[in-house]
Amino acid sequence: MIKKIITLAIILGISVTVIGLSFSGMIFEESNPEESNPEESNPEESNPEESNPEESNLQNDFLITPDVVMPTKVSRPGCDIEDICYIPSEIVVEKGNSVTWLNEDSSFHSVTSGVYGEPTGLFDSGYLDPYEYYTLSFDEIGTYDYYCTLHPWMFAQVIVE
Ligand SMILES: [Cu+2]
Repeated sequence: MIKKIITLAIILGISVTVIGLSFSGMIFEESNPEESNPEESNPEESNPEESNPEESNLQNDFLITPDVVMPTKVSRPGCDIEDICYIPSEIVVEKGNSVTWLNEDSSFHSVTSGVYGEPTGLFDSGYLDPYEYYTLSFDEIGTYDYYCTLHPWMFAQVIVE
């Protein structure tokens, strides 16, 4: 009888360990940064004109390497002198690829197509909170000027080849 109980306990122990291992495996896979690769194009945001900024932000809850950052203190003029309001201020991507911005500043900023006072209406992130991401896919070759609606000195370019 005792032997049976011990055998049962061992079997139970093994099953718990196996379940535990597969569970931790699942967690590891979920937090794998490769899975949330911004390079992977999402059909929902294939067109900059149609993409919804709210939706693209929701997809970026996990670790993502941004392509462009808005560094700290760009809410004051001066970053334009060294061209570091958006870093890099000029990014070249292949047609069909996406660009992910990250606001690393403590102020709101935006990624808005066009130049200050003359938005082109192609895309607009709206106000990005500190540490908020914004991702866009570019399907048309061209040079896309963009700027921050809050800070006229903040402007940069996406070049799609
Ligand atoms: Cu700004």
